[in-house]
Amino acid sequence: MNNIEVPTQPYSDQRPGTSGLRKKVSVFQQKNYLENFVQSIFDSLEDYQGKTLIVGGDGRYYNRQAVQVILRMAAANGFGRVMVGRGGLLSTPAASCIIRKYNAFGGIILSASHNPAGPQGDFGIKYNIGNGGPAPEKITEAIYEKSRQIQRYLTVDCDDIDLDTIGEQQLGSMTIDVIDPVSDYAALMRELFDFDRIHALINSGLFTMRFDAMHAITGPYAVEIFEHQLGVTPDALMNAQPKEDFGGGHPDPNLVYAKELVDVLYSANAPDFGAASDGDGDRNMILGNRCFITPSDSLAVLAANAHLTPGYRHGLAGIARSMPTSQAADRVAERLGIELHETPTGWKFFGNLLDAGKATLCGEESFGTGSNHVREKDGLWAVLFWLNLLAVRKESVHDIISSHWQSYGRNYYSRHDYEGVSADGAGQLIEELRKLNGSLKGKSYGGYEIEFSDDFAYTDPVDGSVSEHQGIRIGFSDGSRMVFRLSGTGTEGATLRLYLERFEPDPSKQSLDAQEALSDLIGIAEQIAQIRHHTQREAPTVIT
Ligand code: VG1
Ligand code: CO
Repeated sequence: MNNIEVPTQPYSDQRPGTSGLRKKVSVFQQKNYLENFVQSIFDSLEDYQGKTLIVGGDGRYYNRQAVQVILRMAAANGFGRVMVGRGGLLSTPAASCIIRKYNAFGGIILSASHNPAGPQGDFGIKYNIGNGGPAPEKITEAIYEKSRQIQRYLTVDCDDIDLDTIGEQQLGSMTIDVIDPVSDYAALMRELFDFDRIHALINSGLFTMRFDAMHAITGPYAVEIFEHQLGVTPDALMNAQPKEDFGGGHPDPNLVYAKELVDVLYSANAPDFGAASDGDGDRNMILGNRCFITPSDSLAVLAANAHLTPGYRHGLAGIARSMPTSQAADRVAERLGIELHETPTGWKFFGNLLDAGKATLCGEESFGTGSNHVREKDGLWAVLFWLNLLAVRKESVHDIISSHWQSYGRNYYSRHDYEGVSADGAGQLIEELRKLNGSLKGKSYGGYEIEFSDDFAYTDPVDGSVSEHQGIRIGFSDGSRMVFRLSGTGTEGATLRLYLERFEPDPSKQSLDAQEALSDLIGIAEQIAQIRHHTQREAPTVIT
């Protein structure tokens, strides 16, 4: 086996987005495209010689080929050890867990999350640092800079590596350790949640549930944790067999793309609890019998009830949420007397807060919830958290959310996505809003008066780094808000996201449909931003 240096030329489009580099599979299949990016990651790091790298992905098409490439390059670049999930698999939260548990230098995760997979679908790659979390912008920008100058990459010539047998093998001076992708993660979940109590609930004969793995990475995790450890019957697990193309689906756990599960939970004889996770296992959707919990509300409920679980029984240091996430969690933080942090979209902004002990729970409106147990959002963690609450409180999901609203008020919330619209039109919409920003304050629309509008900027309270242009916020005097931003994870055209929120303290007015409750704001958003004109669309693609 020889080390080889392969000459290459830069690609100009390797700037990581909200969560790593995501492109069509066909883009990644271009000559040296993946190699260039992997070498750029290594070239932007220091002092990793002889150290451990974690590698795994969500199992989508091209995962296996990519793992082979990365293992060879890791050996040639001088890593001492790579721990890789069997079959090249690791969910995003499991990768984060393993980086932390084994004090690895960092990790490479292969995923385009909830984006569709297969030869015509998407692929993605991201680098996580030693705390287990996504690389902060300083590092992703350094990777991008390296990718623009790259002239060579390092690899070794060898046969394909066996990824399917647990155990160690040598690749030159580097050890490859093929590990069980599930066991470390499952052990961590057992520490945090009361498995005995959840087991008792599930086997009480009084409780039924469904979990939809959407043919993505959480299948094997769900089988081990729900079926083997908690006694859920196999028929309660839907689409638990991972597939390279996710069964042709769109593994995004929301009301539109997880329709199969939603239909079950809204049928006659619906189960008591339903949940789904996304392509790489970091998102979650929570449903009750004929009841949907918005991710923003889920964060608030978990925070308000965290003391009921073993892992969080001593309380929370603070809560962090992304800016467009509803302010429901803020009310809980206020009552608990703990810190509340508002960050830009993307989990990488939570890392410093978690490391510094300024936050224990974090959440994003995009079906992401997590805590300081790892440094990624964590789908199955959220499902287990809810199961633990249900087992302790012995109330229905519906009753838990209703009593939460009665106590704290309800933040009606919705996100409207305009997917795959023209990048020029969407860019123009944001540009025009930026120009309007200064002049909106004090203007009235119907009964709503604008109190502030800005282009959200964030200064990290730990390292002082500044991130600008993170979304246009328009706030009204009654506390309502709307936010406009462009997606940083899409691979085609642009995706415009409109986030809407209105607070309702009166318990007799808390059971409206969210779209109905937000209809005035939806109209005002159209008036201010001319969405139809700029997107050339009559309606959003996805409403959650
Ligand atoms: C979206 C979500 C964001 C999330 C990101 C990665 O980003 O809005 O909250 O952190 O996806 O999630 P954007 O830039 O498209 O709005 V995942 O599960 O795709 O890693
Ligand atoms: Co994801």
